[in-house]
Amino acid sequence: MSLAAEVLKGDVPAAARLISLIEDGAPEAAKEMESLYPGTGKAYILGVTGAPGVGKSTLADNLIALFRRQNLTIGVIAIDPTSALTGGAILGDRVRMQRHSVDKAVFIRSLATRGWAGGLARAALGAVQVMDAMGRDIILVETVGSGQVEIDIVKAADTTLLVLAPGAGDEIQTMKAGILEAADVIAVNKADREGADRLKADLESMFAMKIRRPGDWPPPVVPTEAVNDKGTDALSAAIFSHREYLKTSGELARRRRERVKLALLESVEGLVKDTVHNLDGGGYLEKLTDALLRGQMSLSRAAREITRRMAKELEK
Ligand SMILES: Nc1nc2c(ncn2[C@@H]2O[C@H](COP(=O)(O)OP(=O)(O)OP(=O)(O)O)[C@@H](O)[C@H]2O)c(=O)[nH]1
Ligand SMILES: [Mg+2]
Repeated sequence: MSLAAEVLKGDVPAAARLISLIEDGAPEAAKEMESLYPGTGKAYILGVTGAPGVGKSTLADNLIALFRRQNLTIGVIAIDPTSALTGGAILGDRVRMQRHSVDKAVFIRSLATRGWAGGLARAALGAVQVMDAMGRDIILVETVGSGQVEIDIVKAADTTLLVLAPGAGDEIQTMKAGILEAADVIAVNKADREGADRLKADLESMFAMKIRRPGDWPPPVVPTEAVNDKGTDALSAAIFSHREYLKTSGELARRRRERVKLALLESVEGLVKDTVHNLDGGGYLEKLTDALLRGQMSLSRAAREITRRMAKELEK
């Protein structure tokens, strides 16, 4: 049986193997993904983002426990764009969700940077598709909120949960505008700490000031104390009410369309880069780089040349 067929039956080892193939950029992954594709589009994708150490994993762990009590099956993708440097972070994520590791209905997978950064977003989107095709009801994607990878992941989620904490260096004024805009639900975690009330009030007045169109979704701000599992019910209620809003407003269809488009563009980018890297076993890229260094060719001419050669290669 093909890997894809096993994944569609919900097989965990097959899914893990396919995700590894995607991570490695293995050519056979593309074929498997094609067979998987019709089985995707059913899962509810929840992005969890925020600055390092605000409590994303602890909150996710609480939410998973709550979802499990509702008999929902879960996929978790923990993305760490920096772990190539700080190998410990991944282990930390694992440990914090350890209590679910014996539960077969919770499939946890960490992804780290390997090679160029674009590869990570591609692997993450691929992993989401694999877990979706496995039949997982909810897929949680945890990312550290800084940089392009996160923005791409946020675009891929149905609901984006932004986690903030008082004094974590992520006060509203210093926050990346894109991330705050993309938030559908905000958790003000570490509510046991000083400054949480203030942060919540600041966020609410900021959202109140924004001129919104009728029918817009003002992101609810929910205080949580993840270490003590406080506020989890309210947070989950806010998440599910956003899910309802998505369905009734037509926004869900719009987001899914965007996601398909993003996946297509990711795939084009990957195909182009892989093909270019493989022309003459990498020799063609080196040859043009040399020509550029010697000033024998302009960048745009080299780009056109490489694209023409690539088109010929793809015709084959
Ligand atoms: N005081 C307090 N500490 C918390 C709370 N929630 C989480 N923490 C602590 O904050 C630290 C970081 O929590 P994590 O859940 O690992 O945070 P994270 O955002 O997943 O961290 P990274 O994945 O490394 O970015 C841990 O030591 C937690 O115990 C909270 O509500 N109150
Ligand atoms: Mg974490």
